[in-house]
Amino acid sequence: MRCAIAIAATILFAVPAWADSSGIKIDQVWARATPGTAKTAAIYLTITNTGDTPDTLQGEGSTPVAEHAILHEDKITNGVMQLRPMKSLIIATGKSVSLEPNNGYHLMLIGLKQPLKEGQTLPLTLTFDRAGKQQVTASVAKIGAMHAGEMSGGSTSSETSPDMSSMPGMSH
Ligand SMILES: [Cu+2]
Repeated sequence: MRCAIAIAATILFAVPAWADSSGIKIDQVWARATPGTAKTAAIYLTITNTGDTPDTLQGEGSTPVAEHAILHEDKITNGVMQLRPMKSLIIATGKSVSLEPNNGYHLMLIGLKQPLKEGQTLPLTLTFDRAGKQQVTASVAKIGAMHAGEMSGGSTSSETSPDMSSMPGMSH
């Protein structure tokens, strides 16, 4: 009689999404403050892959402050700004990829539920093919800021600027 039930072969293991062995590191996570009626915002960040396998960031993230958080590349072509959603972004082994104002990459928040206020923080979840879900915290810089931690009032004191690279999972 055949007894061909291959139960053992079908067992799936749940891997903790936050497993540190992924080699994926996300820092410099920040957003720009938005004027009162804006329904969109941008989040910038840097992703580093210190592991020995390439990983892929999926094009759709999530945050409680907006309906959607979508990977975008904004490009000026012949003087016209084109907003291009990206399905995914490959992070090669040993490489850093920065989503920052001067290269057009960002996570676009669409359907913003409330204005982003300078100084506040907000959670963001990104999904990688290998590293799974990664939760990070974005700090909100001033309206129109070009760098993390840029605040209005022109303060140049380094003593009061938050060290954002060393505060994983900060909550309030
Ligand atoms: Cu965009």
